[in-house]
Amino acid sequence: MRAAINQFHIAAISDYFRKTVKREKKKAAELPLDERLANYIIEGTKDGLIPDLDLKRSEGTAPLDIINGPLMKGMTEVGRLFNANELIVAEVLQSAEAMKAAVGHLEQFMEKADTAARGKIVLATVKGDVHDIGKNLVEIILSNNGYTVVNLGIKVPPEDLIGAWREHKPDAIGLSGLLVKSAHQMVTTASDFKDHGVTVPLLVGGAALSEKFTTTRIGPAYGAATFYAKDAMTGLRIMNELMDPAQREIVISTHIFTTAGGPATDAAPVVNLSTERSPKVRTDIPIPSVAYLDRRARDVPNLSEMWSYINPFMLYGRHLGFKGNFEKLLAERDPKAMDLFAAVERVKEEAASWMKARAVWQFFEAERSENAIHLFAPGAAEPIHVFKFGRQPMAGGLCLSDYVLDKKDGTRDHLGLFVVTAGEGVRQRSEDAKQRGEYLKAHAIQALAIETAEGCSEWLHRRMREDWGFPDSPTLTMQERFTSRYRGKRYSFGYPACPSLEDQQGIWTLLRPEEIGVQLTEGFMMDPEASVSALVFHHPDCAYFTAGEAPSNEAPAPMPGDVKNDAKVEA
Ligand code: B12
Repeated sequence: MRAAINQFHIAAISDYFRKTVKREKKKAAELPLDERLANYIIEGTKDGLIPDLDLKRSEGTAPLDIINGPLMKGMTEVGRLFNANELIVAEVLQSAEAMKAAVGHLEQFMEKADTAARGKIVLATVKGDVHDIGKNLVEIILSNNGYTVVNLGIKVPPEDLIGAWREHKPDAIGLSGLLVKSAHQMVTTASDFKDHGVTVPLLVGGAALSEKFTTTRIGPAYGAATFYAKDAMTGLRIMNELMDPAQREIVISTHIFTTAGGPATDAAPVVNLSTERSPKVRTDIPIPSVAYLDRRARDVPNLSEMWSYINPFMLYGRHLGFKGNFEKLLAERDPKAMDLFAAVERVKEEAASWMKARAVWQFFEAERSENAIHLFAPGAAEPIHVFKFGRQPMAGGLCLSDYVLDKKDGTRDHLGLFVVTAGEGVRQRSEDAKQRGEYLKAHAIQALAIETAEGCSEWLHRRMREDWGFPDSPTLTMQERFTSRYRGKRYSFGYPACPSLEDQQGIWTLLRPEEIGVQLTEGFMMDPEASVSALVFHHPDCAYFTAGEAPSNEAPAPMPGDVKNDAKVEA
């Protein structure tokens, strides 16, 4: 298991690194000029770039030929190194920064009609979805590899995409979406495209999407070439193949999918009709009392405390691409880990003045009723809300309602609910940085906000355990906290134990998270993006599991196997 890292450890390392100067990137002065130019891009450094660009121009090379020649050669090498796991996301973004600076400098010497564009793509996050970070990475990678990107933003309905297709005449359309709901929205969007005569290649990507869903659902709905891109670099490879006359035809013809996998309703939904409490859950434990039952909504004052609850694996690994054990390598002063840590610290220093973590939470009196949980105003007989859940499809399978105890001697059990956000102002600040060509910063701002929201969930959940009367052991490490080694668990709608995103509406009715600036979109996603909602249970037997469909759910649940579904722990 990874070495534990706690807030004091992080603070100590931060203090040390704040004083550290950025590692000098390798400057290959001895290389021939063309290789040197490519090297600026590969190394992601601008030191000496402008004088060398001017030197190249003074040799009589046209600016466009410099871009399409040595600079693009550098970007191609960056792609190769990334695919070979030799460069990480953060470094690719620094390379894009160098490319942007080079092109920005050369533009003043170019004719208006000159265009370095290799092709054009219209990019958008689908209707109902606020996912920005993944789409923006795609924009940065494509635009700095010579493509014109028309980024339509988030929550984009099909009609706006069709309008943009008419106006911009792109070579391809790219759709992004975070959740399973967005994958289904892509099917609708693709079908609308077909009805309106759109036939340009369609690229789709997003965390919950899979190749299978793309080829069996989105592709057949579109009827024209459809490509699944697992990441931004794959998107670049696909665009390169599409714009290469030698490959275009074959690539297109092999990505037209006509055989539909069948509509969602064809597959028999996995329903466990049992309403029996699973024998895996004890009922003989006392009901812990809660300290208060009123609704709490507030700004969380101490951002640096929130940041100490960020899982380094998520921020540095998943979002910034660091390979290996970040904490261990940082402690060993690995140069890449040190560079990345210092870059994030710089973003944090700035963000400390504007980023806001906000939370709204409440404990409710709760009773189990078969596969449902009834929530009550204090002492009331009639529930103010009922959440219905699915049961794990197996004998003795689990259902979330199993973790709420029956009423005992007039004492009711409790359930906690919360919504947290760190998203205010993030989209704009990230966009501003992107416009300035500060790509690593633009991405790091969004990644930090997202993980601050997740860190804030971890922090608030810890606090709610305290308020519930069972604080964590003082010896519990952050690493143990990240793997839920405490009493009880939190579950979020959209995750496998409670997949129905529509139930977010119940949280909105009860908690009114609008007060902390979080709106629910028509796709039941939270705007701003960096937001998390959860149900908090105290039961010591809580486990993560994949529930079957709730029999009473009207909305179609995600299809098993069609989308990626990686529950943290299977019970
Ligand atoms: C980090 C994370 C979060 C973060 C940030 C989310 C985000 N915006 O990325 C936070 C903590 C905010 C979060 C919140 C939620 N999450 Co979440 N989250 C994740 C997690 C662990 C990783 C996502 C990620 O890597 N994001 C980073 C970006 C950069 O990656 P990306 O979007 O995939 O984009 C890349 C590629 O997909 C591709 N790409 C994307 N679009 C496009 C488009 C084109 C054209 C191309 C070429 C490529 C491309 O390129 C991008 C860059 O390489 C996934 C699980 C997983 N393993 O994927 C769950 C996951 C996406 N989350 C999930 C859920 C349920 C939620 C919540 C609804 C939970 C809740 N109730 O609070 C909320 C929703 C937030 C909202 N605003 O409504 C579920 C979704 C399942 C479902 N039912 O739909 C997942 C799949 C987890 C799971 N196993 O169930 N989440």
